[in-house]
Amino acid sequence: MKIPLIFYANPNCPYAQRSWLALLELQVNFEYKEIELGKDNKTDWFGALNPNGTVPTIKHGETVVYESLVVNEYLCEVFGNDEINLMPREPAVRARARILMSRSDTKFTKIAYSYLSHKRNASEEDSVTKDDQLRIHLEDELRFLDNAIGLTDGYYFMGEIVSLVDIAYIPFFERMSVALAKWKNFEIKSLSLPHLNNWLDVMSNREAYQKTRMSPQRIIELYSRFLDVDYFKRVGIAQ
Ligand SMILES: N[C@@H](CCC(=O)N[C@@H](CS)C(=O)NCC(=O)O)C(=O)O
Repeated sequence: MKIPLIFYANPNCPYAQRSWLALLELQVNFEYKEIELGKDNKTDWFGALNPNGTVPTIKHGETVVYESLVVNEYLCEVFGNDEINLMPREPAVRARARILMSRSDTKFTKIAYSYLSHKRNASEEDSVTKDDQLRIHLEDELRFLDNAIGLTDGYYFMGEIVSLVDIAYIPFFERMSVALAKWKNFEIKSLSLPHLNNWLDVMSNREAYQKTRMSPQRIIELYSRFLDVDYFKRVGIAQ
Protein backbone atom coordinates (compact mmCIF):
# COMPACT_ATOMS: atom_id res chain seq x y z
CA MET A 1 0.00 0.00 0.00
CA LYS A 2 1.28 3.47 -0.89
CA ILE A 3 1.96 5.82 2.01
CA PRO A 4 -0.21 8.95 1.63
CA LEU A 5 1.58 12.27 1.17
CA ILE A 6 -0.08 15.55 2.12
CA PHE A 7 1.46 18.74 0.78
CA TYR A 8 0.60 21.88 2.77
CA ALA A 9 1.18 24.91 0.59
CA ASN A 10 0.00 28.28 -0.58
CA PRO A 11 -0.06 29.18 -4.29
CA ASN A 12 1.60 32.57 -3.65
CA CYS A 13 4.62 31.16 -1.85
CA PRO A 14 7.85 30.69 -3.83
CA TYR A 15 9.24 28.25 -1.22
CA ALA A 16 6.12 26.08 -1.51
CA GLN A 17 6.47 26.28 -5.29
CA ARG A 18 9.90 24.66 -4.95
CA SER A 19 8.40 21.60 -3.29
CA TRP A 20 5.42 21.55 -5.65
CA LEU A 21 7.90 21.45 -8.53
CA ALA A 22 9.90 18.62 -6.93
CA LEU A 23 6.69 16.60 -6.38
CA LEU A 24 5.64 17.07 -10.01
CA GLU A 25 9.08 16.42 -11.52
CA LEU A 26 9.38 13.23 -9.42
CA GLN A 27 5.82 12.22 -10.43
CA VAL A 28 4.70 11.72 -6.85
CA ASN A 29 1.01 11.30 -5.98
CA PHE A 30 0.03 13.79 -3.33
CA GLU A 31 -2.88 15.62 -1.80
CA TYR A 32 -2.58 19.43 -2.01
CA LYS A 33 -3.90 21.23 1.07
CA GLU A 34 -4.01 24.98 0.74
CA ILE A 35 -2.97 26.84 3.88
CA GLU A 36 -4.22 30.38 4.34
CA LEU A 37 -1.19 32.29 5.57
CA GLY A 38 -1.76 34.39 8.66
CA LYS A 39 -4.65 32.11 9.61
CA ASP A 40 -4.34 28.31 9.12
CA ASN A 41 -0.59 28.35 9.76
CA LYS A 42 -1.14 30.00 13.16
CA THR A 43 -3.40 27.18 14.40
CA ASP A 44 -2.37 24.62 17.02
CA TRP A 45 -2.82 21.72 14.61
CA PHE A 46 -0.42 23.27 12.08
CA GLY A 47 2.03 24.34 14.82
CA ALA A 48 2.15 20.73 15.99
CA LEU A 49 3.26 19.72 12.48
CA ASN A 50 5.67 22.60 11.92
CA PRO A 51 6.69 24.84 14.83
CA ASN A 52 7.92 27.46 12.35
CA GLY A 53 4.36 27.73 10.96
CA THR A 54 5.60 27.89 7.38
CA VAL A 55 4.76 26.36 4.03
CA PRO A 56 5.86 24.14 2.45
CA THR A 57 5.30 21.33 4.92
CA ILE A 58 4.71 17.72 3.97
CA LYS A 59 3.28 14.80 5.91
CA HIS A 60 4.31 11.47 4.45
CA GLY A 61 2.69 8.78 6.58
CA GLU A 62 3.87 9.72 10.07
CA THR A 63 6.90 11.68 8.82
CA VAL A 64 6.63 15.46 8.79
CA VAL A 65 9.20 17.55 6.92
CA TYR A 66 9.41 21.33 6.44
CA GLU A 67 11.91 23.87 5.03
CA SER A 68 11.67 23.75 1.25
CA LEU A 69 15.27 22.68 0.55
CA VAL A 70 15.05 19.91 3.17
CA VAL A 71 11.64 18.79 1.91
CA ASN A 72 13.04 18.57 -1.61
CA GLU A 73 16.03 16.44 -0.61
CA TYR A 74 13.69 14.15 1.36
CA LEU A 75 11.46 13.78 -1.72
CA CYS A 76 14.46 12.91 -3.87
CA GLU A 77 15.73 10.34 -1.39
CA VAL A 78 12.32 8.68 -1.06
CA PHE A 79 10.94 8.96 -4.60
CA GLY A 80 14.00 9.36 -6.83
CA ASN A 81 14.91 6.33 -8.91
CA ASP A 82 17.26 5.35 -11.73
CA GLU A 83 15.09 7.13 -14.32
CA ILE A 84 14.10 10.27 -12.47
CA ASN A 85 16.24 11.87 -9.83
CA LEU A 86 16.80 15.50 -9.10
CA MET A 87 20.11 15.19 -7.25
CA PRO A 88 23.43 14.17 -8.83
CA ARG A 89 24.90 10.85 -7.70
CA GLU A 90 28.55 11.79 -7.16
CA PRO A 91 29.28 13.16 -3.65
CA ALA A 92 31.42 16.01 -5.01
CA VAL A 93 28.71 17.04 -7.47
CA ARG A 94 26.04 16.69 -4.78
CA ALA A 95 28.09 19.01 -2.57
CA ARG A 96 28.21 21.58 -5.38
CA ALA A 97 24.43 21.29 -5.81
CA ARG A 98 23.94 21.96 -2.09
CA ILE A 99 26.28 24.95 -2.16
CA LEU A 100 24.30 26.48 -5.03
CA MET A 101 20.95 25.76 -3.36
CA SER A 102 22.07 27.32 -0.12
CA ARG A 103 23.30 30.35 -2.06
CA SER A 104 19.82 30.91 -3.49
CA ASP A 105 18.60 31.70 0.06
CA THR A 106 21.69 33.31 1.53
CA LYS A 107 22.63 35.47 -1.46
CA PHE A 108 20.41 35.65 -4.52
CA THR A 109 17.00 36.20 -2.91
CA LYS A 110 18.38 38.60 -0.29
CA ILE A 111 20.17 40.68 -2.91
CA ALA A 112 17.23 40.71 -5.33
CA TYR A 113 14.56 41.53 -2.72
CA SER A 114 16.78 44.21 -1.12
CA TYR A 115 17.08 45.96 -4.49
CA LEU A 116 13.37 45.56 -5.25
CA SER A 117 12.39 46.89 -1.81
CA HIS A 118 14.69 49.90 -1.85
CA LYS A 119 12.61 53.03 -2.33
CA ARG A 120 14.59 55.39 -4.44
CA ASN A 121 14.16 59.02 -3.61
CA ALA A 122 15.64 61.00 -6.50
CA SER A 123 15.89 64.17 -4.44
CA GLU A 124 18.33 62.52 -2.04
CA GLU A 125 21.73 61.83 -3.54
CA ASP A 126 22.48 59.08 -1.01
CA SER A 127 19.38 57.21 -1.92
CA VAL A 128 20.32 57.23 -5.63
CA THR A 129 23.78 55.89 -4.79
CA LYS A 130 22.29 53.18 -2.59
CA ASP A 131 19.95 52.13 -5.38
CA ASP A 132 22.89 51.92 -7.81
CA GLN A 133 24.92 49.89 -5.33
CA LEU A 134 22.06 47.43 -4.85
CA ARG A 135 21.60 47.09 -8.62
CA ILE A 136 25.33 46.49 -9.16
CA HIS A 137 25.31 43.89 -6.39
CA LEU A 138 22.41 42.11 -8.11
CA GLU A 139 24.13 42.27 -11.51
CA ASP A 140 27.24 40.69 -9.94
CA GLU A 141 25.16 37.88 -8.47
CA LEU A 142 23.39 37.28 -11.78
CA ARG A 143 26.78 37.09 -13.51
CA PHE A 144 27.93 34.56 -10.91
CA LEU A 145 24.87 32.41 -11.64
CA ASP A 146 25.30 32.79 -15.40
CA ASN A 147 28.87 31.62 -15.02
CA ALA A 148 27.82 28.67 -12.81
CA ILE A 149 25.52 27.38 -15.57
CA GLY A 150 28.21 28.08 -18.19
CA LEU A 151 30.65 25.79 -16.36
CA THR A 152 28.49 22.76 -17.18
CA ASP A 153 27.88 21.02 -20.50
CA GLY A 154 24.13 21.48 -20.39
CA TYR A 155 21.38 24.08 -20.05
CA TYR A 156 20.82 23.49 -16.34
CA PHE A 157 22.82 24.33 -13.20
CA MET A 158 23.99 20.74 -12.86
CA GLY A 159 24.41 20.06 -16.58
CA GLU A 160 22.06 18.20 -18.87
CA ILE A 161 19.43 17.18 -16.32
CA VAL A 162 17.11 19.37 -14.32
CA SER A 163 17.90 19.26 -10.60
CA LEU A 164 16.90 20.63 -7.22
CA VAL A 165 19.21 23.56 -7.91
CA ASP A 166 17.09 24.76 -10.85
CA ILE A 167 14.01 24.19 -8.71
CA ALA A 168 15.47 26.24 -5.84
CA TYR A 169 16.01 29.29 -8.06
CA ILE A 170 13.18 29.35 -10.60
CA PRO A 171 10.29 30.54 -8.35
CA PHE A 172 12.33 33.62 -7.43
CA PHE A 173 13.39 34.34 -11.00
CA GLU A 174 9.72 34.07 -11.99
CA ARG A 175 8.81 36.80 -9.51
CA MET A 176 11.92 38.94 -10.03
CA SER A 177 11.66 38.96 -13.83
CA VAL A 178 8.25 40.63 -13.50
CA ALA A 179 8.72 42.76 -10.36
CA LEU A 180 12.14 44.23 -11.20
CA ALA A 181 10.96 45.16 -14.70
CA LYS A 182 7.88 46.90 -13.28
CA TRP A 183 9.37 48.72 -10.28
CA LYS A 184 13.05 49.11 -11.20
CA ASN A 185 12.98 49.13 -14.99
CA PHE A 186 15.49 46.30 -14.68
CA GLU A 187 15.08 43.61 -17.34
CA ILE A 188 17.06 40.44 -16.65
CA LYS A 189 16.48 39.38 -20.26
CA SER A 190 18.19 42.49 -21.63
CA LEU A 191 21.46 41.77 -19.79
CA SER A 192 24.23 39.88 -21.50
CA LEU A 193 23.80 36.65 -19.52
CA PRO A 194 23.59 34.01 -22.24
CA HIS A 195 23.56 30.91 -20.02
CA LEU A 196 21.13 32.33 -17.49
CA ASN A 197 18.73 33.68 -20.10
CA ASN A 198 18.83 30.40 -21.97
CA TRP A 199 18.14 28.58 -18.69
CA LEU A 200 15.09 30.82 -18.11
CA ASP A 201 13.74 29.81 -21.54
CA VAL A 202 14.42 26.12 -20.98
CA MET A 203 12.79 26.19 -17.54
CA SER A 204 9.74 28.05 -18.89
CA ASN A 205 9.13 25.20 -21.30
CA ARG A 206 9.05 22.49 -18.64
CA GLU A 207 5.60 21.05 -18.09
CA ALA A 208 5.96 20.84 -14.31
CA TYR A 209 6.99 24.48 -14.11
CA GLN A 210 4.12 25.63 -16.34
CA LYS A 211 1.66 23.97 -13.93
CA THR A 212 3.01 25.90 -10.95
CA ARG A 213 3.78 29.33 -12.34
CA MET A 214 2.01 32.53 -11.28
CA SER A 215 0.77 34.93 -13.93
CA PRO A 216 2.61 38.27 -14.29
CA GLN A 217 -0.63 40.09 -13.39
CA ARG A 218 -0.91 38.12 -10.15
CA ILE A 219 2.73 38.85 -9.26
CA ILE A 220 2.17 42.58 -9.81
CA GLU A 221 -1.06 42.55 -7.79
CA LEU A 222 0.54 40.70 -4.88
CA TYR A 223 3.87 42.51 -4.89
CA SER A 224 2.16 45.95 -5.08
CA ARG A 225 0.61 45.14 -1.73
CA PHE A 226 3.81 43.68 -0.30
CA LEU A 227 5.93 46.66 -1.35
CA ASP A 228 3.38 49.12 0.05
CA VAL A 229 3.79 47.65 3.53
CA ASP A 230 7.52 46.88 3.30
CA TYR A 231 6.67 43.19 3.67
CA PHE A 232 10.01 41.84 2.40
CA LYS A 233 11.98 43.92 4.92
CA ARG A 234 9.60 42.94 7.71
CA VAL A 235 10.04 39.20 7.09
CA GLY A 236 13.81 39.62 6.71
CA ILE A 237 14.21 38.55 3.09
CA ALA A 238 15.27 42.13 2.17
CA GLN A 239 17.66 44.35 4.07
N1 LIG B 1 12.92 28.88 4.83
C1 LIG B 1 11.55 28.49 4.60
C2 LIG B 1 10.75 29.72 4.24
C3 LIG B 1 9.26 29.39 4.07
C4 LIG B 1 8.41 30.65 4.19
O1 LIG B 1 8.87 31.70 4.61
N2 LIG B 1 7.14 30.50 3.83
C5 LIG B 1 6.25 31.61 4.05
C6 LIG B 1 5.30 31.83 2.88
S1 LIG B 1 6.14 32.27 1.39
C7 LIG B 1 5.37 31.29 5.26
O2 LIG B 1 4.89 30.19 5.40
N3 LIG B 1 5.18 32.29 6.11
C8 LIG B 1 4.40 32.18 7.27
C9 LIG B 1 3.47 33.33 7.43
O3 LIG B 1 3.31 34.11 6.50
O4 LIG B 1 2.85 33.45 8.48
C10 LIG B 1 11.51 27.42 3.52
O5 LIG B 1 12.45 27.36 2.69
O6 LIG B 1 10.56 26.62 3.49
